[in-house]
Amino acid sequence: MNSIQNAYVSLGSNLGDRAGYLLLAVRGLLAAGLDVIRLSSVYETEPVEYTNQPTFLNMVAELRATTLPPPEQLLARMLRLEFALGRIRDVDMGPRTIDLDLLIYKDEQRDSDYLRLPHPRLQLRRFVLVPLNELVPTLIHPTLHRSVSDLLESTDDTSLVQVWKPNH
Ligand code: PH2
Ligand code: MG
Ligand code: MG
Repeated sequence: MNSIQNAYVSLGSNLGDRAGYLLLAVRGLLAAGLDVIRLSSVYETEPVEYTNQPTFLNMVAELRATTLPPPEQLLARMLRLEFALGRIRDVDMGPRTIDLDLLIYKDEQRDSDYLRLPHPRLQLRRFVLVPLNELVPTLIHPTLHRSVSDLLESTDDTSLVQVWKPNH
């Protein structure tokens, strides 16, 4: 059996106490009844797409399949958590205390305005691929049918992604 079992969530922050927001987001996912079973390292990443904003901290969390609600409900919990952590949506792609994106949910596919699965820009973003590759390099992308390590090797994105260390 080769299908993907778990779900993968990208976390990002570039406003205020960035590491503190990542920590509060992980605690918030747990408090919402989601089993976070693994976390990638925290990475300091150069902003992409909308580049005139502060440097991000990004990471990826793995959620255990057996306790997952349906994808739409999972996303609703994530959006509630963003709001609880002071996320204000003004500039599209702009600075935020916390951003939670659902990257992959088992082999599920969605294409609505509310939810697209797998995340449509995952393969274009080193700030997602590097932490995802740390957790699951051999995972096969449900629609591109290529491994995460392969997607990372062939992405056109050249932006800087480095392991973050506190007090550096
Ligand atoms: N999020 C964006 C746009 N650009 N760049 C980095 N490095 N990290 C992000 O999380 C990020 C971004 C929109 O969600
Ligand atoms: Mg995002
Ligand atoms: Mg988002």
